[in-house]
Amino acid sequence: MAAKPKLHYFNARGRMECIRWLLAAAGEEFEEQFIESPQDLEKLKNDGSLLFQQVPMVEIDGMKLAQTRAILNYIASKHNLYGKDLKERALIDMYSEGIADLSEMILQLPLCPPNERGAKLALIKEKATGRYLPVFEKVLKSHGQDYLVGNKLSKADIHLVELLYYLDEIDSSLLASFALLKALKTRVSNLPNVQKFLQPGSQRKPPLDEKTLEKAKKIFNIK
Ligand SMILES: N[C@@H](CCC(=O)N[C@@H](CS)C(=O)NCC(=O)O)C(=O)O
Repeated sequence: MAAKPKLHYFNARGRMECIRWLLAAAGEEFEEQFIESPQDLEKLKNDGSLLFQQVPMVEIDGMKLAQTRAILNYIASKHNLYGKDLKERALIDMYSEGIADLSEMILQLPLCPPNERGAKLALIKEKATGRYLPVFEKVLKSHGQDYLVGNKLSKADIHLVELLYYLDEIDSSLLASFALLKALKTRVSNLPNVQKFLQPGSQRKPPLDEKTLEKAKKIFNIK
């Protein structure tokens, strides 16, 4: 039996959480090797495991993959979550990049100085409801299908639903006027693999707390 993928990252969401989501939704079990200290990260860097001296790094199918999007694209291709042709793939890429742009703003929020956090949060909400969510609601409305692309689950649906959970944590009213997105969230959440991942005790990570943030800053030398 092939070894399970091994995920190398800090024990928090960060840039690895979308990879955890995608593997879980694809039904591919994985192991995690948590980086607990700056020394752990140094060791990975020194033994040549990190292409650009950065994590996420995923050991999978005999490779050591770096770069979040490359890792996601490999997993999606492997599990047939990346469209049936070039045009579907282009749509999936466009949607995934839009989702990544808003997700990046959410990811960076805890690193924001406290006096700027309110404004950053307001901007995230404004971009969510004014720019990104209307696009995806419109896509679903335009074809009336269950999933964003090709009437079939793709990585774009999984990334979007992960994002919808984060937006819900920020402000549960943000999704109020997006009926089709709420339905997509429910539909994807009810897929058996995703349902399992959403259960307590899964490898899904909670929101970042202050203590974990401080630990992450030390490991990744963030000032
Ligand atoms: N473009 C890269 C960025 C990776 C990245 O910034 N990783 C951070 C942790 S989230 C890191 O390893 N920082 C340590 C360093 O750059 O030395 C990706 O998406 O994988």
